[in-house]
Amino acid sequence: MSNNLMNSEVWIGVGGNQGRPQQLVSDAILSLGDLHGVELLKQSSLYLTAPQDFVNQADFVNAVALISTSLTPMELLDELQMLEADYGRQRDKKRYGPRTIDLDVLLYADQIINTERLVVPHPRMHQRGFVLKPLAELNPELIIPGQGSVLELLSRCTEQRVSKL
Ligand code: A4P
Ligand code: MG
Repeated sequence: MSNNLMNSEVWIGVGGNQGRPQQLVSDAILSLGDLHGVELLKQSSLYLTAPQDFVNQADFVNAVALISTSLTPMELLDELQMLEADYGRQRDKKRYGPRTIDLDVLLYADQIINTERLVVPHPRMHQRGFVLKPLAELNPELIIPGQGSVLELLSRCTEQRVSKL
C-alpha cells in the first residue's frame, strides 16, 4: 500500500503519430491512472504538433499529465515502458514497428537524475513547444530546474506549430 506522504508529483509527456493518435493519447493518459501506485491528478488538452527533430513524418498528438506516485523513478520508467509496449502491440500484432505511444518522464518532483536509463528533467523538454505549451496550460508558474520558467521557455519556441485540438 502506498503512503500518501511519500508520494511525489511527476509530469509525464505523452505523444504519438501513428494509428489513431488522438484516441491513443487519451487512452494512454487514462492508463497512467490505472497503474498501481499512480494517481492521475491533471491532464492537459490534446495538441496537434509539427514533428520536431525528425521532420519527415506525420504530425503528432501531444499532451502532458500530472500524476502523484509512490513508485521510484526507475519503477515508474519500467511501468511506462510496459505501457508503451502494450500500446505498440495493439497497433500491429504482426510485427514490431514504431511505437504508437511515447511516454516520457518530464519532471520527477524536484529531482535531478542522470543515469544511463533515465535523465530527468527530460533533456529536450525545455526546447519543445509540444511539451511546454501543455505544461503552461496546467501550470504557467512551473520551473524546469536548471532551465527556467515554462512560460519564458515557451516564448522561444514560437516557430514550432502547436495547436489545441
Ligand atoms: N530515457 C532517458 N531519460 C528518459 C526520460 N526522462 N523519460 C531513456 C523516458 N525515457 C528516458 O527512449 C529511449 C530511451 O530513453 C529509453 O530506453 C529510456 O531508457 P524511447 O522512448 O525508447 O525512444 P524515443 O522516444 O524515440 O527517443 P527519445 O530520445 O526519448 O526521443 P524523444 O526526445 O522522446 O523524441 N515531435 C513532436 N511534435 N511530438 C513528439 O512527441 N517526439 C519525438 C521523440 C520526436 N519529435 C516529436 C515528438
Ligand atoms: Mg521518449
